Amino acid sequence: MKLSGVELRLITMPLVSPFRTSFGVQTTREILLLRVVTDEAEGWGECVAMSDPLYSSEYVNAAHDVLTRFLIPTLGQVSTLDGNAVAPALARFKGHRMAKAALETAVLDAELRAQGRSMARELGAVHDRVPCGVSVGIMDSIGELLDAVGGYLDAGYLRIKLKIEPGWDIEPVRAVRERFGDDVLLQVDANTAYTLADARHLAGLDPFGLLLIEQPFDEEDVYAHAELAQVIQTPVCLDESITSARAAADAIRMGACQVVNIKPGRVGGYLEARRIHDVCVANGVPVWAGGMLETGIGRAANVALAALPGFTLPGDTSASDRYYRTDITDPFVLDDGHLTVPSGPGVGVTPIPAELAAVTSKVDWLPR
Ligand code: NPG
Repeated sequence: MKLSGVELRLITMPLVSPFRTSFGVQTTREILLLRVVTDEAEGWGECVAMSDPLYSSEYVNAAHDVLTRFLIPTLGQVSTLDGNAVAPALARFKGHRMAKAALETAVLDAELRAQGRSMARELGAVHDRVPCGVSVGIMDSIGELLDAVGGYLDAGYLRIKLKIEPGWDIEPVRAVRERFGDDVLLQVDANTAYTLADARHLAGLDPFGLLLIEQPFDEEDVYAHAELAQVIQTPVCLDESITSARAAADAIRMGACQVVNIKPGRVGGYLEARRIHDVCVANGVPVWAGGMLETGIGRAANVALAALPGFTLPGDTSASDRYYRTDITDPFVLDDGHLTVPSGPGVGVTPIPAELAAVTSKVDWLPR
């Protein structure tokens, strides 16, 4: 393919309810969407960077800047463009994995659409639907939390993830277990809110039979997770620390994770995400698909990834209505706790022009 240009579009989507994590409260999601135009087809990519650098060092305006000044102009110099060519072409630019991931995904989508092949098939999916979990934010009270969890279980979600932080950990887990029983698949996510000094406190989660505890410590504190794994029974899962297949291999060898959350944006794209999957499968480490409040565009690709054989735990791949009253694509709808893997060309979904226009705040066109 030959690149004609890239459209960068900023959209703002109100969330159906505030989402509180240990790093902040979100009521709206600001998202950078890319539309790559080539001589053969167009492709879409969703950048998962947040408005503020609180989950990682990346943020929306930084992604827009690095794409405009460095990444897209460099891609314009690639003579034969396809999904596999993107990461090597951009490798000399450090970091900015979420921005790179969005660009690679959009190019890959264009390539696959041109060839009439689906993302699921390209990545090696083996299922046509995937089991879904839901991530439940920190609430003002236990009563509010139990109402939220009850609603999600009624909707059919097959796994509950509770966001935790110091002061909101053992009690909410205990309350959910007491109300909904031991059969509910339950896990917790700390988003780096603890230190190794909290190890004994976190061992207080052991009696509740959790699937895993996700990223209790700082992303650079990988070895501390190995030490924690020696003192708690709950399996340790890494999210923020896993930025590449190499990081995953190192963390596994160190004993720092028994489970891995794979987020394509965090690792530079779906091709690296697949390599992480392969490393984990080779080491007998189960993986699951993370989520970052994506619209239907990002969700479609995440659901395709979640259909690979090593994704043996339900992911944060919830239905559109868990996040947004109106999605920018046809909504993903839960069916018996599952989402259907899109099978059309590329990511298999396309934004609905009127819905997209309604949430757009800014559009830039960068010709090659
Ligand atoms: O279902 O998309 C979802 C949200 C899942 O909890 C979730 N994501 O730390 O994993 C996380 C968290 C997150 C959301 C992180 C937005 C960063 C941004």
